[in-house]
Amino acid sequence: MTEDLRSRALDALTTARARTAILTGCVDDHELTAQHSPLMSPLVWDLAHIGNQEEQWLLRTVGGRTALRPEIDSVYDAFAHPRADRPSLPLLAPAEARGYASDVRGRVLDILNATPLEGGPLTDSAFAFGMIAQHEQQHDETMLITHQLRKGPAALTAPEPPRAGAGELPAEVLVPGGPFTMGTSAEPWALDNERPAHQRAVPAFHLDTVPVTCGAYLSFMADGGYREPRWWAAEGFEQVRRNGIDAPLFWRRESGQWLRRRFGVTEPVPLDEPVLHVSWYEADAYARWAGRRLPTEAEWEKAARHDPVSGRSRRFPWGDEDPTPAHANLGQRHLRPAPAGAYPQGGSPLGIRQLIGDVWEWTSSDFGPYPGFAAFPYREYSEVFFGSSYKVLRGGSFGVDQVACRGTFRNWDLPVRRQIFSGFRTARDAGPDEGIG
Ligand code: AVJ
Ligand code: FE
Repeated sequence: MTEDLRSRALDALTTARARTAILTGCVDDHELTAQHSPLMSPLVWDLAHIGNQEEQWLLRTVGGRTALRPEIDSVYDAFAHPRADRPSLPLLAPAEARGYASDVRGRVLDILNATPLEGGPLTDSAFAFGMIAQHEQQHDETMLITHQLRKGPAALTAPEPPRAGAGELPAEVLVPGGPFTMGTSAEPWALDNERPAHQRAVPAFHLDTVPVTCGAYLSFMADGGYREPRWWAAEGFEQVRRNGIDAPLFWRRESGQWLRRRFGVTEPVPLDEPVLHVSWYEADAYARWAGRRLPTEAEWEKAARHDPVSGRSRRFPWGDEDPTPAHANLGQRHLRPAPAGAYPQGGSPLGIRQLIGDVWEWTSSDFGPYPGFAAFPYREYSEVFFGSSYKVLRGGSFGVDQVACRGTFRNWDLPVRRQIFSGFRTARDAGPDEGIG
């Protein structure tokens, strides 16, 4: 088991670095150091930050080695500098940043081979190595967002996602009521906020079988949804009004047709694809317009993990096996969500599809600790974000690798954010005589 985790760690680190190389290798040095949006860091900041986190956790803390470049720690401390200010920092130049990250990696691979994988929470099950692979992949998704915000011709290309399975499905299914196990104490690389496993009561509810599509969202727009305050949380309506928002980010209307810009290409909005680049406020307003609501985080996780036959919570909607390309649209293999209903093999026992991959799904829940939460290994990963400011997103997008995506994985962001790969599905309460479990 531990040797298997050692090779999984090597694999995960190598996969992440290959992705980082693509995202930072397909544009020139000028574009690597440019600020493509005040919402994002220059790509070269992410690159050296990835190396610096790896140096701090794997080289210094796990490996006990002396610091390689302690003088740059503060430049790459995400809490010390807001993203908008990062272009004016004394950043490593692209070649230097690449050299630094690969120098750290070379030393880390020696440490991985020499570290016993038991003896402390950081090294048990190669946790710190898995954490750093997830960290790099999370920044790879962040860099993909920067690519999406970047103006100019396409720098990235990818094949189209599969369409098989897309089409007619029941609109919603009933998820029976009853307790289920939320979170995990068993998943070796689960992050602190996913722990520990605990029982959660979830009354019966109905959940959409697929994420809300662009076509459905267009009906909300055509019905004047953006102009009707009664569908909106007050701060959401204010954001829309102040910024003149009348469609998802990256959409524009031209001679009566809705177009969107996607990684440097402008194309008609695809009606059968899950809607992308909507804020929590937009998702919440759509749901209210539709006579529905966003699912809670617990409802989402129960739908994704609860096996009605065994009563057990599983790692993924389809079971405990790791995702394959037949299960879910993950890992930047495709640069868009698959049409609604795709990935039939990735469906849940109740027939709910695309819970994993495609689009991050907004939930109605604030980001908070589970009962028994303990910050690990640093408060700044999760704990400092707990409270009522951040909303939870679940399920992962086409932009995130499977190492950072599972049935228990929790993402969070501010409810105004829409540059992320965010979509949603809707829910409604079950009637008093439905789905007593
Ligand atoms: C979990 C995606 C919200 O990107 O801010 C990266 C992940 N934490 N570096 C983020 C993270 C530290 C985090 N999210
Ligand atoms: Fe980071």
